[in-house]
Amino acid sequence: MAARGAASGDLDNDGDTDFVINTLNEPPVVLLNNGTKNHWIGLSLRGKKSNRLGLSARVSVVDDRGARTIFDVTTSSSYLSANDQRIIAGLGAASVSSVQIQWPSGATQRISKMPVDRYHHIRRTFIFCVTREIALDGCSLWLKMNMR
Ligand SMILES: [Ca+2]
Repeated sequence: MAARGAASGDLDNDGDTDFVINTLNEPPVVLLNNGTKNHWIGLSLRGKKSNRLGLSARVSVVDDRGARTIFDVTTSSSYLSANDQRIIAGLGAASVSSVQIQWPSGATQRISKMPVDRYHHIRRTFIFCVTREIALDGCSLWLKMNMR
């Protein structure tokens, strides 16, 4: 088998990364990840002023043990392929303490105590989510109301 290009993404939305490999003169190969029982959090960004997919945003996930993982939102992949732009952060047995997003526009948004084992759609729409401590609770409240 000769292959040219591969892409990753959560094809079945179960919180683990799956892969598709493009082959020459053959059907694509799909590798579904059976995953683990560990916790995870998925983030799908929606920009407004920056860009619709939040591409180039930097996401920092801090778990309840203080471990920080940083992700850059991108779809860059291999030849003629594009990855899922969603972020999946593996947490093990931990939960999420906070998520901080640095949008391509330079604005920063911080969200605390997000539920795990699900995807969250985060929109960069409200000016009160930008960096000011007094606005952070308002941002979290808005997300709780709009995630359902
Ligand atoms: Ca999956």
